[in-house]
Amino acid sequence: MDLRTYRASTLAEAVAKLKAELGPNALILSTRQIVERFCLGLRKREIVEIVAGRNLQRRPQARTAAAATAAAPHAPVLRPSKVPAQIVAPAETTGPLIKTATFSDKHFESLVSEMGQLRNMVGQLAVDVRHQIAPLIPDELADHFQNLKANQVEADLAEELIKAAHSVIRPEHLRNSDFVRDKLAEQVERRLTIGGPIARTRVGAPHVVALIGPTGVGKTTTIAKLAANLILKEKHSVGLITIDTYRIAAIDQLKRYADIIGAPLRVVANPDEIAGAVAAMRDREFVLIDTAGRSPSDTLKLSELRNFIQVAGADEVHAVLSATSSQPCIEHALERFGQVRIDRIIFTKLDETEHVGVLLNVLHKINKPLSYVTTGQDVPDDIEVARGRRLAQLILGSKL
Ligand SMILES: Nc1nc2c(ncn2[C@@H]2O[C@H](COP(=O)(O)OP(=O)(O)O)[C@@H](O)[C@H]2O)c(=O)[nH]1
Ligand SMILES: [Mg+2]
Repeated sequence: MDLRTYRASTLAEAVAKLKAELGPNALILSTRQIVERFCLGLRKREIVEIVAGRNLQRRPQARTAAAATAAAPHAPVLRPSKVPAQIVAPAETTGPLIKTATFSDKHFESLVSEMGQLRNMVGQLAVDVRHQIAPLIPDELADHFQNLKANQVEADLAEELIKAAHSVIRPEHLRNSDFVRDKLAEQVERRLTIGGPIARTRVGAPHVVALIGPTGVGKTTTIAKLAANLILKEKHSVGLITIDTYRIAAIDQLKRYADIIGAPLRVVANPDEIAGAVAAMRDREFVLIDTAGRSPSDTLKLSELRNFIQVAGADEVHAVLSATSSQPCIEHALERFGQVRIDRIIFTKLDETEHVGVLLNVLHKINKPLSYVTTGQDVPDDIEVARGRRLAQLILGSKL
Protein backbone atom coordinates (compact mmCIF):
# COMPACT_ATOMS: atom_id res chain seq x y z
CA MET A 1 0.00 0.00 0.00
CA ASP A 2 1.37 3.39 -1.04
CA LEU A 3 -0.68 6.38 0.20
CA ARG A 4 0.22 9.96 -0.71
CA THR A 5 -1.26 13.43 -0.27
CA TYR A 6 -1.19 16.02 -3.03
CA ARG A 7 -2.02 19.71 -2.68
CA ALA A 8 -2.42 22.22 -5.50
CA SER A 9 -4.43 25.30 -6.31
CA THR A 10 -6.63 23.44 -8.79
CA LEU A 11 -8.02 19.92 -8.99
CA ALA A 12 -6.44 19.43 -12.41
CA GLU A 13 -3.02 20.38 -11.06
CA ALA A 14 -3.32 18.04 -8.08
CA VAL A 15 -4.43 15.16 -10.35
CA ALA A 16 -1.55 15.88 -12.75
CA LYS A 17 0.89 15.65 -9.86
CA LEU A 18 -0.42 12.36 -8.56
CA LYS A 19 -0.66 10.87 -12.07
CA ALA A 20 2.97 11.79 -12.65
CA GLU A 21 3.99 9.97 -9.50
CA LEU A 22 1.51 7.10 -9.19
CA GLY A 23 0.49 6.52 -12.78
CA PRO A 24 -3.00 6.80 -14.42
CA ASN A 25 -4.54 3.91 -12.48
CA ALA A 26 -3.86 5.33 -9.05
CA LEU A 27 -6.93 5.36 -6.80
CA ILE A 28 -8.20 8.59 -5.28
CA LEU A 29 -9.41 8.00 -1.74
CA SER A 30 -10.50 11.51 -0.83
CA THR A 31 -10.67 14.93 -2.34
CA ARG A 32 -11.29 18.09 -0.32
CA GLN A 33 -10.94 21.78 -0.50
CA ILE A 34 -9.02 23.43 2.32
CA VAL A 35 -7.84 26.87 3.28
CA GLU A 36 -4.08 27.22 3.55
CA ARG A 37 -2.57 30.07 5.52
CA PHE A 38 0.78 31.63 4.58
CA CYS A 39 2.85 34.78 5.34
CA LEU A 40 2.90 33.90 9.05
CA GLY A 41 -0.79 33.09 8.95
CA LEU A 42 -1.73 36.58 7.81
CA ARG A 43 -2.95 35.55 4.37
CA LYS A 44 -4.92 32.58 3.19
CA ARG A 45 -5.85 30.82 -0.02
CA GLU A 46 -8.09 27.93 -1.06
CA ILE A 47 -6.36 24.82 -2.28
CA VAL A 48 -7.32 21.27 -3.21
CA GLU A 49 -6.00 18.27 -1.32
CA ILE A 50 -6.16 14.76 -2.77
CA VAL A 51 -5.22 11.57 -0.95
CA ALA A 52 -4.35 8.82 -3.44
CA GLY A 53 -2.52 5.60 -3.55
CA ARG A 54 -1.63 2.60 -5.64
CA ASN A 55 -1.79 -1.14 -5.09
CA LEU A 56 -5.01 -0.64 -3.09
CA GLN A 57 -8.19 -2.74 -2.80
CA ARG A 58 -10.83 -0.80 -4.81
CA ARG A 59 -13.66 0.72 -2.73
CA PRO A 60 -16.93 2.10 -4.10
CA GLN A 61 -16.01 5.79 -3.57
CA ALA A 62 -12.51 5.41 -4.91
CA ARG A 63 -11.85 6.88 -8.36
CA THR A 64 -8.94 6.51 -10.68
CA ALA A 65 -6.81 9.50 -11.52
CA ALA A 66 -7.83 9.09 -15.17
CA ALA A 67 -11.52 9.33 -14.26
CA ALA A 68 -10.96 12.35 -12.05
CA THR A 69 -9.26 14.24 -14.85
CA ALA A 70 -12.01 13.22 -17.24
CA ALA A 71 -14.57 14.65 -14.84
CA ALA A 72 -12.76 17.98 -14.52
CA PRO A 73 -10.17 18.33 -17.29
CA HIS A 74 -9.91 22.09 -16.97
CA ALA A 75 -10.91 22.42 -13.34
CA PRO A 76 -10.66 26.04 -12.25
CA VAL A 77 -9.71 27.17 -8.77
CA LEU A 78 -12.42 25.61 -6.65
CA ARG A 79 -14.54 28.42 -5.33
CA PRO A 80 -18.13 27.43 -4.52
CA SER A 81 -19.63 29.64 -7.25
CA LYS A 82 -17.42 28.10 -9.92
CA VAL A 83 -17.51 24.53 -8.69
CA PRO A 84 -18.88 22.04 -11.23
CA ALA A 85 -22.21 20.43 -10.30
CA GLN A 86 -20.77 17.23 -8.86
CA ILE A 87 -18.43 19.07 -6.50
CA VAL A 88 -20.44 20.02 -3.44
CA ALA A 89 -18.33 20.62 -0.34
CA PRO A 90 -17.90 24.28 0.67
CA ALA A 91 -14.52 25.73 1.66
CA GLU A 92 -13.03 24.90 5.07
CA THR A 93 -14.91 21.59 5.36
CA THR A 94 -13.40 18.18 5.40
CA GLY A 95 -16.20 16.40 3.48
CA PRO A 96 -15.52 14.91 0.04
CA LEU A 97 -15.62 17.43 -2.77
CA ILE A 98 -16.70 14.97 -5.38
CA LYS A 99 -19.72 12.87 -4.56
CA THR A 100 -20.59 11.03 -7.75
CA ALA A 101 -18.96 7.65 -8.13
CA THR A 102 -17.30 7.25 -11.51
CA PHE A 103 -15.91 4.23 -13.22
CA SER A 104 -12.88 3.31 -15.17
CA ASP A 105 -13.31 2.96 -18.94
CA LYS A 106 -13.21 -0.80 -18.46
CA HIS A 107 -16.13 -0.74 -16.00
CA PHE A 108 -18.08 1.63 -18.19
CA GLU A 109 -17.64 -0.57 -21.25
CA SER A 110 -18.77 -3.67 -19.41
CA LEU A 111 -21.83 -1.80 -18.06
CA VAL A 112 -22.78 -0.64 -21.55
CA SER A 113 -22.41 -4.16 -22.88
CA GLU A 114 -24.55 -5.58 -20.07
CA MET A 115 -27.25 -2.99 -20.73
CA GLY A 116 -27.21 -3.93 -24.40
CA GLN A 117 -27.68 -7.58 -23.50
CA LEU A 118 -30.52 -6.68 -21.12
CA ARG A 119 -32.24 -4.61 -23.80
CA ASN A 120 -32.09 -7.54 -26.21
CA MET A 121 -33.45 -9.91 -23.58
CA VAL A 122 -36.38 -7.62 -22.71
CA GLY A 123 -37.15 -7.13 -26.41
CA GLN A 124 -37.17 -10.88 -26.99
CA LEU A 125 -39.32 -11.39 -23.89
CA ALA A 126 -41.88 -8.88 -25.19
CA VAL A 127 -42.03 -10.73 -28.53
CA ASP A 128 -42.41 -14.10 -26.73
CA VAL A 129 -45.22 -12.79 -24.52
CA ARG A 130 -46.95 -11.27 -27.55
CA HIS A 131 -46.70 -14.55 -29.40
CA GLN A 132 -48.13 -16.36 -26.41
CA ILE A 133 -51.08 -13.98 -26.06
CA ALA A 134 -51.81 -13.74 -29.77
CA PRO A 135 -49.77 -16.38 -31.59
CA LEU A 136 -50.84 -15.42 -35.09
CA ILE A 137 -50.48 -11.65 -35.02
CA PRO A 138 -47.75 -10.54 -37.44
CA ASP A 139 -45.06 -8.51 -35.65
CA GLU A 140 -45.62 -5.44 -37.85
CA LEU A 141 -49.24 -5.26 -36.69
CA ALA A 142 -48.61 -6.00 -33.02
CA ASP A 143 -48.92 -2.33 -31.99
CA HIS A 144 -52.25 -1.99 -33.81
CA PHE A 145 -53.46 -5.14 -32.05
CA GLN A 146 -52.45 -3.71 -28.67
CA ASN A 147 -54.16 -0.43 -29.52
CA LEU A 148 -57.45 -2.20 -30.29
CA LYS A 149 -57.19 -4.09 -27.03
CA ALA A 150 -56.35 -0.90 -25.13
CA ASN A 151 -59.66 0.46 -26.44
CA GLN A 152 -61.25 -2.69 -25.02
CA VAL A 153 -62.01 -4.42 -28.30
CA GLU A 154 -62.29 -8.10 -27.31
CA ALA A 155 -59.12 -10.09 -28.04
CA ASP A 156 -60.80 -12.51 -30.49
CA LEU A 157 -62.40 -9.71 -32.42
CA ALA A 158 -59.18 -7.66 -32.42
CA GLU A 159 -57.31 -10.67 -33.79
CA GLU A 160 -59.95 -11.22 -36.46
CA LEU A 161 -59.70 -7.55 -37.50
CA ILE A 162 -55.91 -7.63 -37.64
CA LYS A 163 -55.84 -10.80 -39.72
CA ALA A 164 -58.48 -9.50 -42.10
CA ALA A 165 -56.54 -6.25 -42.56
CA HIS A 166 -53.26 -8.17 -42.93
CA SER A 167 -54.69 -10.23 -45.76
CA VAL A 168 -55.42 -7.10 -47.83
CA ILE A 169 -52.19 -5.19 -47.13
CA ARG A 170 -49.17 -5.80 -49.34
CA PRO A 171 -46.00 -6.59 -47.31
CA GLU A 172 -44.26 -3.37 -48.36
CA HIS A 173 -47.10 -1.33 -46.77
CA LEU A 174 -47.17 -3.16 -43.45
CA ARG A 175 -44.93 -0.60 -41.74
CA ASN A 176 -46.94 2.37 -43.02
CA SER A 177 -48.97 3.00 -39.89
CA ASP A 178 -51.53 5.40 -41.44
CA PHE A 179 -52.18 3.00 -44.30
CA VAL A 180 -52.62 0.05 -41.90
CA ARG A 181 -54.97 2.15 -39.74
CA ASP A 182 -57.06 2.94 -42.78
CA LYS A 183 -57.34 -0.72 -43.74
CA LEU A 184 -58.21 -1.61 -40.16
CA ALA A 185 -60.89 1.11 -40.12
CA GLU A 186 -62.42 -0.52 -43.20
CA GLN A 187 -62.57 -3.84 -41.35
CA VAL A 188 -64.09 -2.27 -38.23
CA GLU A 189 -66.65 -0.45 -40.38
CA ARG A 190 -67.69 -3.70 -42.01
CA ARG A 191 -68.55 -5.16 -38.64
CA LEU A 192 -70.76 -2.25 -37.58
CA THR A 193 -74.38 -2.21 -38.65
CA ILE A 194 -75.50 1.35 -39.14
CA GLY A 195 -79.21 2.17 -39.06
CA GLY A 196 -79.48 5.74 -40.27
CA PRO A 197 -81.72 8.45 -38.81
CA ILE A 198 -85.39 8.31 -37.94
CA ALA A 199 -87.37 8.52 -41.18
CA ARG A 200 -91.09 8.80 -41.63
CA THR A 201 -92.66 5.79 -43.32
CA ARG A 202 -96.36 6.64 -42.94
CA VAL A 203 -98.54 9.06 -44.74
CA GLY A 204 -101.49 10.60 -42.90
CA ALA A 205 -100.42 9.37 -39.46
CA PRO A 206 -97.55 10.15 -37.15
CA HIS A 207 -94.37 8.09 -37.25
CA VAL A 208 -94.11 6.82 -33.66
CA VAL A 209 -90.69 6.36 -32.07
CA ALA A 210 -90.07 5.12 -28.52
CA LEU A 211 -86.82 5.27 -26.56
CA ILE A 212 -86.27 2.64 -23.88
CA GLY A 213 -83.30 1.83 -21.65
CA PRO A 214 -81.89 1.94 -18.12
CA THR A 215 -82.20 4.95 -15.82
CA GLY A 216 -79.80 7.82 -16.36
CA VAL A 217 -78.44 6.78 -19.76
CA GLY A 218 -79.83 9.95 -21.35
CA LYS A 219 -83.21 8.98 -22.85
CA THR A 220 -85.00 12.23 -21.99
CA THR A 221 -82.06 14.38 -23.10
CA THR A 222 -81.86 12.43 -26.37
CA ILE A 223 -85.62 12.82 -26.98
CA ALA A 224 -85.17 16.58 -26.50
CA LYS A 225 -82.25 16.64 -28.96
CA LEU A 226 -84.17 14.61 -31.55
CA ALA A 227 -87.34 16.70 -31.19
CA ALA A 228 -85.41 19.98 -31.37
CA ASN A 229 -83.57 18.90 -34.53
CA LEU A 230 -86.74 17.61 -36.21
CA ILE A 231 -88.61 20.83 -35.41
CA LEU A 232 -85.98 23.54 -35.63
CA LYS A 233 -83.64 22.22 -38.35
CA GLU A 234 -85.87 19.96 -40.43
CA LYS A 235 -89.14 21.87 -39.93
CA HIS A 236 -91.23 18.82 -39.02
CA SER A 237 -94.13 18.75 -36.59
CA VAL A 238 -93.44 16.71 -33.47
CA GLY A 239 -95.51 15.61 -30.47
CA LEU A 240 -94.03 14.25 -27.23
CA ILE A 241 -95.46 11.63 -24.89
CA THR A 242 -93.91 10.54 -21.62
CA ILE A 243 -94.87 7.47 -19.65
CA ASP A 244 -92.25 8.28 -17.02
CA THR A 245 -94.76 9.17 -14.32
CA TYR A 246 -92.69 7.69 -11.51
CA ARG A 247 -90.86 10.92 -10.83
CA ILE A 248 -92.37 14.40 -10.98
CA ALA A 249 -88.91 15.75 -11.82
CA ALA A 250 -88.78 13.57 -14.94
CA ILE A 251 -92.03 15.10 -16.26
CA ASP A 252 -90.81 18.60 -15.45
CA GLN A 253 -87.55 17.93 -17.28
CA LEU A 254 -89.33 16.98 -20.53
CA LYS A 255 -91.98 19.71 -20.08
CA ARG A 256 -89.27 22.36 -19.99
CA TYR A 257 -87.74 21.07 -23.24
CA ALA A 258 -91.21 20.75 -24.84
CA ASP A 259 -92.01 24.37 -24.01
CA ILE A 260 -88.68 25.65 -25.37
CA ILE A 261 -88.95 23.82 -28.69
CA GLY A 262 -92.70 24.32 -29.02
CA ALA A 263 -93.90 20.71 -28.99
CA PRO A 264 -97.07 19.47 -27.25
CA LEU A 265 -96.45 17.04 -24.38
CA ARG A 266 -98.83 14.42 -23.02
CA VAL A 267 -98.23 12.49 -19.82
CA VAL A 268 -99.60 8.96 -19.85
CA ALA A 269 -99.94 6.88 -16.69
CA ASN A 270 -101.18 3.52 -17.99
CA PRO A 271 -101.23 1.54 -21.26
CA ASP A 272 -104.94 2.16 -21.87
CA GLU A 273 -104.33 5.88 -22.27
CA ILE A 274 -101.48 5.75 -24.72
CA ALA A 275 -103.47 4.92 -27.87
CA GLY A 276 -105.63 7.98 -27.14
CA ALA A 277 -102.56 10.16 -26.61
CA VAL A 278 -101.10 9.09 -29.96
CA ALA A 279 -104.46 9.62 -31.67
CA ALA A 280 -104.65 13.11 -30.20
CA MET A 281 -101.38 13.89 -32.00
CA ARG A 282 -102.43 12.51 -35.39
CA ASP A 283 -101.75 15.87 -37.05
CA ARG A 284 -98.07 15.53 -36.13
CA GLU A 285 -95.48 13.96 -38.45
CA PHE A 286 -93.55 12.42 -35.58
CA VAL A 287 -94.47 11.32 -32.07
CA LEU A 288 -91.57 10.62 -29.72
CA ILE A 289 -92.25 8.56 -26.59
CA ASP A 290 -90.03 8.93 -23.51
CA THR A 291 -90.18 6.02 -21.11
CA ALA A 292 -89.51 5.48 -17.43
CA GLY A 293 -86.05 4.39 -16.49
CA ARG A 294 -87.20 1.27 -14.73
CA SER A 295 -84.68 -1.18 -13.44
CA PRO A 296 -83.70 -3.63 -16.22
CA SER A 297 -84.06 -6.53 -13.79
CA ASP A 298 -87.65 -5.68 -12.95
CA THR A 299 -89.57 -8.11 -15.20
CA LEU A 300 -93.03 -6.97 -14.19
CA LYS A 301 -92.34 -3.39 -15.17
CA LEU A 302 -90.64 -4.57 -18.36
CA SER A 303 -93.80 -6.42 -19.40
CA GLU A 304 -95.77 -3.26 -18.63
CA LEU A 305 -93.38 -1.30 -20.81
CA ARG A 306 -93.86 -3.83 -23.62
CA ASN A 307 -97.58 -3.32 -23.31
CA PHE A 308 -97.23 0.48 -23.61
CA ILE A 309 -95.11 0.12 -26.74
CA GLN A 310 -97.52 -2.33 -28.35
CA VAL A 311 -100.62 -0.27 -27.68
CA ALA A 312 -98.88 2.89 -28.89
CA GLY A 313 -98.23 1.12 -32.21
CA ALA A 314 -94.58 2.22 -32.21
CA ASP A 315 -92.88 2.18 -35.63
CA GLU A 316 -89.41 2.18 -34.12
CA VAL A 317 -88.06 1.27 -30.68
CA HIS A 318 -84.53 2.48 -29.95
CA ALA A 319 -82.65 1.03 -26.99
CA VAL A 320 -80.60 3.80 -25.38
CA LEU A 321 -77.32 2.66 -23.83
CA SER A 322 -74.53 4.62 -22.24
CA ALA A 323 -71.05 4.17 -23.72
CA THR A 324 -69.69 4.74 -20.22
CA SER A 325 -71.29 1.55 -18.87
CA SER A 326 -69.25 -1.63 -18.61
CA GLN A 327 -69.75 -4.26 -21.29
CA PRO A 328 -71.47 -6.75 -18.93
CA CYS A 329 -73.81 -3.98 -17.82
CA ILE A 330 -74.66 -3.07 -21.44
CA GLU A 331 -75.18 -6.73 -22.36
CA HIS A 332 -77.44 -7.23 -19.36
CA ALA A 333 -79.53 -4.19 -20.32
CA LEU A 334 -79.78 -5.45 -23.91
CA GLU A 335 -80.94 -8.84 -22.75
CA ARG A 336 -83.64 -7.36 -20.52
CA PHE A 337 -84.86 -4.63 -22.85
CA GLY A 338 -84.71 -7.15 -25.69
CA GLN A 339 -87.76 -8.71 -24.01
CA VAL A 340 -89.61 -5.45 -24.67
CA ARG A 341 -88.46 -4.83 -28.25
CA ILE A 342 -85.32 -3.38 -29.78
CA ASP A 343 -85.15 -2.22 -33.39
CA ARG A 344 -82.13 0.04 -33.15
CA ILE A 345 -79.49 1.21 -30.72
CA ILE A 346 -78.50 4.68 -29.56
CA PHE A 347 -75.21 5.04 -27.71
CA THR A 348 -74.98 8.09 -25.44
CA LYS A 349 -72.09 9.80 -23.63
CA LEU A 350 -69.36 9.03 -26.16
CA ASP A 351 -67.70 12.16 -24.82
CA GLU A 352 -67.23 10.52 -21.45
CA THR A 353 -66.02 7.05 -22.37
CA GLU A 354 -62.44 5.81 -22.41
CA HIS A 355 -63.28 2.53 -24.12
CA VAL A 356 -65.15 2.96 -27.41
CA GLY A 357 -64.16 -0.63 -28.29
CA VAL A 358 -67.05 -1.84 -26.13
CA LEU A 359 -69.47 -0.38 -28.72
CA LEU A 360 -67.92 -2.56 -31.41
CA ASN A 361 -68.04 -5.69 -29.22
CA VAL A 362 -71.68 -5.11 -28.42
CA LEU A 363 -72.87 -4.11 -31.89
CA HIS A 364 -70.94 -6.97 -33.48
CA LYS A 365 -72.61 -9.45 -31.13
CA ILE A 366 -76.20 -8.30 -31.21
CA ASN A 367 -76.21 -7.27 -34.85
CA LYS A 368 -78.74 -4.46 -34.37
CA PRO A 369 -78.27 -1.25 -36.30
CA LEU A 370 -76.93 1.84 -34.57
CA SER A 371 -79.03 4.94 -35.26
CA TYR A 372 -77.45 7.78 -33.28
CA VAL A 373 -74.62 8.55 -30.93
CA THR A 374 -74.67 11.44 -28.47
CA THR A 375 -71.59 13.37 -27.54
CA GLY A 376 -72.46 15.73 -24.70
CA GLN A 377 -75.16 17.35 -22.62
CA ASP A 378 -76.05 20.21 -24.94
CA VAL A 379 -79.53 20.15 -26.47
CA PRO A 380 -79.88 20.12 -29.47
CA ASP A 381 -76.27 20.01 -30.72
CA ASP A 382 -74.64 17.00 -29.07
CA ILE A 383 -76.15 14.26 -31.21
CA GLU A 384 -74.93 12.70 -34.48
CA VAL A 385 -76.48 10.26 -36.92
CA ALA A 386 -74.25 7.18 -36.59
CA ARG A 387 -71.62 6.87 -39.34
CA GLY A 388 -69.54 3.73 -39.68
CA ARG A 389 -66.25 5.33 -40.67
CA ARG A 390 -66.38 7.94 -37.91
CA LEU A 391 -67.13 5.29 -35.31
CA ALA A 392 -64.38 3.05 -36.68
CA GLN A 393 -61.88 5.92 -36.32
CA LEU A 394 -62.98 6.43 -32.71
CA ILE A 395 -62.59 2.72 -32.03
CA LEU A 396 -59.05 2.93 -33.43
CA GLY A 397 -58.23 5.70 -30.96
CA SER A 398 -59.17 9.01 -32.67
CA LYS A 399 -60.66 11.67 -30.45
CA LEU A 400 -64.20 13.01 -30.87
N1 LIG B 1 -71.71 13.72 -21.01
C1 LIG B 1 -72.92 13.42 -21.47
N2 LIG B 1 -73.97 13.46 -20.65
C2 LIG B 1 -75.18 13.16 -21.16
C3 LIG B 1 -75.35 12.78 -22.51
N3 LIG B 1 -76.66 12.52 -22.70
C4 LIG B 1 -77.28 12.74 -21.50
N4 LIG B 1 -76.40 13.12 -20.56
C5 LIG B 1 -76.63 13.43 -19.15
O1 LIG B 1 -77.03 12.26 -18.46
C6 LIG B 1 -77.86 12.60 -17.37
C7 LIG B 1 -79.12 11.75 -17.42
O2 LIG B 1 -79.85 12.08 -18.57
P1 LIG B 1 -81.43 11.81 -18.72
O3 LIG B 1 -81.80 12.26 -20.09
O4 LIG B 1 -82.19 12.40 -17.59
O5 LIG B 1 -81.44 10.21 -18.59
P2 LIG B 1 -82.71 9.22 -18.55
O6 LIG B 1 -82.87 8.84 -17.12
O7 LIG B 1 -82.30 8.05 -19.39
O8 LIG B 1 -83.87 9.96 -19.11
C8 LIG B 1 -78.15 14.09 -17.50
O9 LIG B 1 -77.32 14.78 -16.63
C9 LIG B 1 -77.77 14.41 -18.95
O10 LIG B 1 -77.37 15.73 -19.12
C10 LIG B 1 -74.19 12.74 -23.36
O11 LIG B 1 -74.22 12.42 -24.55
N5 LIG B 1 -73.00 13.07 -22.79
MG1 LIG C 1 -85.73 10.35 -18.34
